[in-house]
Amino acid sequence: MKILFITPTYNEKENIGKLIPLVLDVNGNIEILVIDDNSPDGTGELVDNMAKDDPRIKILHRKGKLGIGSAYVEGFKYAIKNQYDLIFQMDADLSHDPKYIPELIRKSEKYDLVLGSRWVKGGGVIGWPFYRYLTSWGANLLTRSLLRLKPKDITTGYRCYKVEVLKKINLDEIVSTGYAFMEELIFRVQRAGFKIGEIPIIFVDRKIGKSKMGIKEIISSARAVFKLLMKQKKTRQMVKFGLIGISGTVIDFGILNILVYFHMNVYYAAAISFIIAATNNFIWNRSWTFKEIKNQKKLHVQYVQYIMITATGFLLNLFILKITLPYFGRVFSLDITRPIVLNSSKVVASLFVMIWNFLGSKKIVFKT
Ligand SMILES: Nc1nc2c(ncn2[C@@H]2O[C@H](COP(=O)(O)OP(=O)(O)OP(=O)(O)O)[C@@H](O)[C@H]2O)c(=O)[nH]1
Ligand SMILES: [Mg+2]
Repeated sequence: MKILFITPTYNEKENIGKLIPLVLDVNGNIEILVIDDNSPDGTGELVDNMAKDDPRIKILHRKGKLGIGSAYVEGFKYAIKNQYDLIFQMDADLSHDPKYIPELIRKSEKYDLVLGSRWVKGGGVIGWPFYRYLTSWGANLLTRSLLRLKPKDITTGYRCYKVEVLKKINLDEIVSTGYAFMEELIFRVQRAGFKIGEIPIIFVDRKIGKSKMGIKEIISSARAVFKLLMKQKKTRQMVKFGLIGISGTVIDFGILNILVYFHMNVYYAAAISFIIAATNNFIWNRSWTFKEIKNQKKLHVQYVQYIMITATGFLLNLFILKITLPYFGRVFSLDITRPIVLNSSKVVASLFVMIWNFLGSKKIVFKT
C-alpha cells in the first residue's frame, strides 16, 4: 500500500524540518509531498535539500501564495497520477501529532475518509486563547448545520482519504482556494455517498511561526460556504423564500403599525397589511424563487391558488391574533407596553403563516 502525506507550507522552515522525519518514521510505506508557495523564509530550499537525500520526500514549488485549498487540489492530482492508495492531509506546523497516523490508517479500512477530530469525545485543542476556541467551534457548528454535514469536525485539516474518493470527486469543480476547502471537501465527499469516520485528536497550537488565518481568510471562507449553499436547489429556494418572507414581514409590520397609529381597528389593519404583504411575496416568489420551475401553470391559475392559500393563511393569522392578544395583554398590562403586546402576537402569527405559505407555494402553487 502506497501512502502519500500532503503538506502545504508557507513560511514553515522551523517546523517542516522536524515534521518530515517524524512522519516518515511511522511507516515505511509513507511518502511526503510538500507544496510550498515560494515561502520567503526559505522553506522550499530546505525541503529541496532534504529531498536530495531521500526519495520519499517530494516537493512541488508554486510561484506565490495561492491558498491552502488550491495547494491540496494540486497535491490530490499528483496522488492520483502517481497511484497512491491512501492520501493524508496534514499541517506543517506540528499541530497534528504523527502519533495518530496508525489509528487513522486502521480506521480507513472501514471508512473512505477519516478525520482527526477535535470536537468528538476525547478530542480537543491545547494552547488556543478563548476567543479563538470560540470562533473556531462556532464557525464549525454554523457551517455544519447550514450545509447539513454529518461529521463533528468539518474544519479539521488532519485527514486520510482513500484514493477512490479523490478520483470520484471532480477536483476542478472545487470553488474554495483557501481554508473553506476543508468544509467543501466534506460537503462533496458526503454528497458523493462515501463513508466518513472520525477519531479524536488533541490539536496543539503552533509554537513557531505565524498563523495564516486572518480576517481576509474568514471572509473568503464565508463567501465560499455561501456559494456551496446556493449550489443546492432546495436550499436556494428556501433562502430566496426566506428573504422575500422578511421583506413581506417588514411591509406587514410597517403597515399594521401605521394604521393602528392612525386609530384603525386592529383587525382591519391586520387584514390590509397582510394582503399587501402577501401580494408582494407572490410577485417575488413567482419571478425569483420558483423561476427555475419549468412548465409553470398559467398565471391566473397560480394566482387563484395563491389567493386561496394566503386567504387561509390570513384567517390563521387573525385566529392566532385573536387567541394570543388577550394572553399577551395579561402579560404586559401597562399602557406603554401596548405596542409590545401587538407585535408579540404578530410575531407568533407571522411565523405560522410563513410556514403555511411556504408549504402551500412549494407543494401547490409552484408545483408542475
Ligand atoms: N502552500 C500554502 N500553504 C499554506 C497557505 N496558507 C496556509 N498554508 C499552510 O497550511 C497549513 C495550515 O495553516 P495554518 O496557518 O497553520 O492554519 P491554522 O492551523 O488554522 O492556524 P494557526 O495554526 O494558528 O497558524 C500550514 O502548514 C500552513 O503553512 C497557502 O496559501 N499556501
Ligand atoms: Mg496551524
